[in-house]
Amino acid sequence: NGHGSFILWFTGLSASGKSSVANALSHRLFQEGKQVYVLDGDNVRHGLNADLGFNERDRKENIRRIGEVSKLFVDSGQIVLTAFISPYREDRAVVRSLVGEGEFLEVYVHCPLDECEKRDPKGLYKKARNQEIPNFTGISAPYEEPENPEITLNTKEHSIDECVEQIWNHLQVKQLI
Ligand code: GGZ
Repeated sequence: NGHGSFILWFTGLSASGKSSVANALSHRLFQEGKQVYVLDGDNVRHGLNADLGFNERDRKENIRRIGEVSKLFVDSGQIVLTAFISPYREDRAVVRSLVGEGEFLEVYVHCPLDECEKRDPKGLYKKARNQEIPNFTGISAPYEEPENPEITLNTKEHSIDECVEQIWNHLQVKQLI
């Protein structure tokens, strides 16, 4: 498209750092005068997708709707950053197919499960281990790693700022910013 809009689709485990990196990057893009919006659990799962839970079917519908909304944002000329676990390869591929070639960049926010579990900012992993939360990604529900992501971050080894820098460099090389 002619207006420099695209989707940066962050995918990874709970507590891997998706929202942190996406929000930090959005601030930097905004400072550079870009039209940018972050979609994450806070603004989607409480509203548009408040009817959905975490079984396989609901997660697929969650990602399908977020993909369609992201496409609308791209049509409106925005850079959209999405931060959802999006555990199924197939669902991410469907979103990719919604927009033009080169307008979907999959960002794998890699962090080993044991590190995510150590972080456990909301105590959800502990609850999942105690079987207080069913279908918890990485514990009792699957996470399918991306096979060909445009960008792979490692948030165990690198800081949020370093990850932002890595994405920034990629966007510049691809002449997206
Ligand atoms: C995974 C869950 C679950 C289950 C509640 N499994 O770390 P968080 O808290 O803030 O992020 C997780 C968020 C995952 O929602 P998504 O919309 O990103 O998931 S998906 O893309 O798979 O539809 C976690 C919280 O919701 N959470 N229950 N069972 N994460």
